[in-house]
Formats: sequence, structure tokens, C-alpha cells
Amino acid sequence: MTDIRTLGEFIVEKQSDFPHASGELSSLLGSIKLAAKIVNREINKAGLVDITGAVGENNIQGEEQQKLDVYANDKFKAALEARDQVCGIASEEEDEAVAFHKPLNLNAKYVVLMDPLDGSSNIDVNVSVGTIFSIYRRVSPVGSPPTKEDFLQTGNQQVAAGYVIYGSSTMLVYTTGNGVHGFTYDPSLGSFCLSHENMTIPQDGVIYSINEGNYIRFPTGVKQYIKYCQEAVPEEKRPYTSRYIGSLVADFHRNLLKGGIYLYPSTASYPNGKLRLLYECNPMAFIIEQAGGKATNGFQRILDIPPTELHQRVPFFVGSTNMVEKVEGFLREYP
Ligand code: AHM
Ligand code: MG
Repeated sequence: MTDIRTLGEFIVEKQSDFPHASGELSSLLGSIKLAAKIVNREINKAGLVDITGAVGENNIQGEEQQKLDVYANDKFKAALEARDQVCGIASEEEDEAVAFHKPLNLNAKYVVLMDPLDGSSNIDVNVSVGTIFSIYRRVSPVGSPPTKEDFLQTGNQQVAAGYVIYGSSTMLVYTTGNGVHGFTYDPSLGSFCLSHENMTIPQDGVIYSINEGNYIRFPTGVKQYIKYCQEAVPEEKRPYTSRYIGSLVADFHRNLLKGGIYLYPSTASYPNGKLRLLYECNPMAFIIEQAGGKATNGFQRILDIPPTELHQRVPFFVGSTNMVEKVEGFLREYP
């Protein structure tokens, strides 16, 4: 047997990285791991829905079949409530933050913000989707329900963040502020196994990821950057390669491994960009910075933007440091 290290073992091993670690954060990550396995199992069966009963119909137990994003939301929420380390959650699938009311939850130190199934429109066509999560220590007193201030913390206060990619294989990638580590799911073992320790993103890359269908209403600086990407300058490896899956987690994961930039600027339909600061941009920004990359709204570090509302959107530029700085330069030049 080779030296397989499971996610559970790795988390325990790394627990000493935290001052005053008491195992609560490890247990919390354990609930995320469990929910990810349950969601993974369901996503793998997604193509069978037409055979076993379409969404909106009743299954054999008389329960209504749920859309997978609602299913994922319910599973993550239930797993987080069950282990008593979390006093409440906020989710892209919920209008308001959800407080957990059991006495043990009221005494818990953490809140979790999540996008339970990002890119869910891709499921019907068998394209990768993901879960994104972000963990904060509450600022309200323990023993009481969480408050708005617990959820509206600035990204630089995150204690952990990560994502699960349900792709050709399923992976969980996370950071607690001591590097970024990736684990690949082995279905035969039922375990996430350490496959990518200390992930780092190359400072430069040749991949740019953006929905160019929105080009006409992009800010001029972004248009100029796209032109720059497309120019033929062989000694600078340009033209770059365009790759856009339309699943943030999948586009981000590829760029993290290979080097590249993901851009979602303001568009005609989304004047503030489409992606949500709390559920998508902050966790991905924490991960990319820990991997040596950069994340901004074009002008300001994502992790320093004070949130004003739960479902707030921001323009998002994330990836290899030199590429993000290049687009920032164009945005400054063409305001
Ligand atoms: P969602 O949270 O509603 O799934 O939307 C987020 C997704 C991202 O995964 C993806 O990068 C982006 O929306 C794609 O948007 P578009 O189709 O406008 O390019
Ligand atoms: Mg999303």
C-alpha cells in the first residue's frame, strides 16, 4: 500500500497550524466533506433522471424529486447543522441567512457562506459543476443566534475557504491560510485522497476565460485587454488561448493548475458583474492569493471590499498575478 493520505487525516495533521485549535474547524471541514460525497453521488446519477423520474415528479417514496441545486443546498445545510460547529449559514440558494437554533449550534463559533452548486445549468449537459464555501469566525457573542454582522464580514477575515469540483474526477480544494491543498475523490475507497499538496499558480499564463458574448458592453479597458490577448506576439506567447466552460469552479481550477485569468466584468445584463462577493469571489480570492495569484474587481483587492448586502455582486478578475495586473493596467488607462 502506498502512503495515501486522506483529507480527514490531513486536516488532523494540520490542526496544529491553528493557534488554540480545538478540533472544531476540523470537524466543520468534515461536515463539508460528507455533504460533498452525498452531492457527488447524486450528480453522478444526474443523467438517469429521465429514466428514474424527471424533476418535478414524485419518486418511488412519494417524495418530490428536487432540482440538484436545491438538493445540494439542503445537504450542505443539514451536514453543517448536524455537527454543531456552525451557528448559521448564508447561501446563494437562500434569500436570507439561516440561523441554527439548537443550543449547541448557538454556542458554535463559525458561520459558513456557500454556493452549494455553482454552474448548475451545466448539469443537464454533463459539464463540470462545483460547490464553493467560505468560513468565518462569528463576531456576535456565542450563545445567541448569529447576526447580519457575522455574515457581512470582509473577505480578509475568512478562516478557511474551498471548493469541490464535480468533474471528470471529483476534487476538494481548500485553504485555511497555510497554502492550498487538493484532494481527489476515490469512489472505491469513499475517501478524498491528497493529490495536490501546496498548489501554486504560475505567475504568468496563456489562458484567458471570459464570456465574449457580452463583449459589446464590456468596459473599454477589458476590450483593450482582450485585444492584447489576441495580438500575435510569439515571443510573449500571444495570442493567448481562450477557454470558457461557464462553470466558475471548473474555469478557476484549470487556470489555477495551468496559469491563466478568469474575468467577469460588468455587462449589459449585470452592471456589477454576475458573480457574488460572499459566495463566489471571496472564497476564490482567498484560495488564489494563498496559491500566489491575485483577485481584484479591477481596481481593488476583492478581500478588502466591505460587503453591504448578502447577495452583492462585483466585477471579478482572478488568476495569475501578472495577467490580473495587466488587465488592471488597461482599466486604469481606459477608465
Ligand atoms: P450561478 O451561481 O447561477 O450558477 O452562476 C454562476 C456561474 C459561474 O459558474 C460561471 O462562471 C458564470 O455563472 C457563467 O455565466 P455566463 O453564463 O453569464 O457566462
Ligand atoms: Mg454561483
